[in-house]
Amino acid sequence: MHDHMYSYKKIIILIVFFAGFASSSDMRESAIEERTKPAGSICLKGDGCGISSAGPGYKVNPLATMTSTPVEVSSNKIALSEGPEHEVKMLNSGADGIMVFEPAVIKISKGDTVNFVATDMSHNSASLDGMIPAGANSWNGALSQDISITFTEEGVYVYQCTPHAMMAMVGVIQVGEAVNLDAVKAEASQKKSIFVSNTDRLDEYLSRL
Ligand SMILES: [Cu+2]
Repeated sequence: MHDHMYSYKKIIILIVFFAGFASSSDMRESAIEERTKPAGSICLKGDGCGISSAGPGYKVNPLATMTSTPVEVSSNKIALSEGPEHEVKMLNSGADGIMVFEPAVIKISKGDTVNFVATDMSHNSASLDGMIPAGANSWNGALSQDISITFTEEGVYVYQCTPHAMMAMVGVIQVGEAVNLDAVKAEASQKKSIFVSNTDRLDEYLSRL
């Protein structure tokens, strides 16, 4: 009877001990995780990446899958957008994937204006050197700010969002005839080397012209 009581108490003590040990070790692990986690992260091609639309910056979500946007084999060329004013949204997520301009490819007439709208924060619109027609003015919008550009020179213009250039957050505007398309395509093959995700996006955009 005495031995029985003793074992019973011993088991209770052991249970209490291990329960305490387990919870303190969990707490220790989460404290270490908190201290050692990086302040930000870069999502590389092939990693599972997800974007939080809740606010600025982005988070890696291992459950989300992100691969390069598939190249659409389509003969559908972009149609002329009617009217003198056009809107391009700067988005964390859109029909073409994450970190996108929408519409990313637009065809307008000489003298038209494009209003870049900061729908989501932490994006900008900046023209790319060597990827606009000769004699055209470059532009460089501020982060999270709307910017309006009037296009007075014919040709193809490629622009980017500076903080998301590596994620191929780029857009294409054709004004009138695509007089410099070959030069832009040649530059695009160089520009691609900086993309770590959505590596075929720019080629796909240019194929719509
Ligand atoms: Cu951006």
